[in-house]
Amino acid sequence: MNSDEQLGTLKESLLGLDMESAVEAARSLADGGGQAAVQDAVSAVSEALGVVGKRFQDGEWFLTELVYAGEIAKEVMGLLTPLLEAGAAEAAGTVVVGTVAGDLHDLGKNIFVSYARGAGFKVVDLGVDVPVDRFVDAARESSALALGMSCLLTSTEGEIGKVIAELERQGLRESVKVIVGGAALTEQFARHVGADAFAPDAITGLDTVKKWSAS
Ligand code: B1M
Repeated sequence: MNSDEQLGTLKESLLGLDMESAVEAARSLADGGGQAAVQDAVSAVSEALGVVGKRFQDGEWFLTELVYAGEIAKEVMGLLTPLLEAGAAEAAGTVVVGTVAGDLHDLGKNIFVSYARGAGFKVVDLGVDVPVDRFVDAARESSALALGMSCLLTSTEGEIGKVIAELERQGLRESVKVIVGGAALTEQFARHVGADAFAPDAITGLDTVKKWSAS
């Protein structure tokens, strides 16, 4: 099977809720190619998850399917994303990252974390469901260059403004750039709450923090 066929199998397996076949396709892609193949596989999983979201939204799939598709994606991403980090030295600065309070989605955040580590950033990954104070404490304690928040639920996007307000209250806002990403957000929303940047995808996010690190 060539790599295009393997990418097709990976997507189809995820959408067919076939864990074993998805993991096998991801392993073959990871074994057979370099960074580009891994990036393609990560994009394929992201695309498939877009379809999963649509099926759930349209009532074609229920929570059980959403949860299982999420589990398959987590397993597959667990194989792929560490390969994006290979061999980097932590010299480009520190970035604190987490998913906002009330939100448990972490696949997109983890892709950004792996890309950032792969580019030489030290990443303090706070995980999911991160309260305001943990973001702010971690940014202060690590003298972070940037603080990144991921948010996929419209019900939790208000958390972002709270974190920015707390950074301001503690006199940290001037020294920490804020970047946000995730399906619930838009450029306009990011600007409205006072973030410095919106990342529609992990590569754009990485390019932004690289620019900040260089200036
Ligand atoms: Co949920 N979910 N989910 N879910 N889920 C969405 C987000 C939803 C849009 C589906 C839908 O209805 N169409 C919907 C939200 C609706 C809304 O608020 N507008 C939704 C819902 C409703 C829910 C529940 C409430 C369902 C329920 O219980 N009734 C529940 C909430 C739980 C909670 O968080 N408290 C829930 C649960 C779950 C699972 C646990 C089952 C699972 C998550 C598994 C996990 O993350 N470990 C899950 C999944 C898989 C999805 C969808 C299908 C896929 C999300 C994903 O991982 N996409 C999603 C549908 C969708 O997004 N279209 C959906 C792939 C990922 C790579 O994309 O995270 O956007 P994304 O990341 C991108 C960019 O956004 C960017 O880079 C990444 C790629 O380059 N990016 C950053 C993201 N964060 C970044 C941070 C950065 C930089 C870039 O810097 C810091």
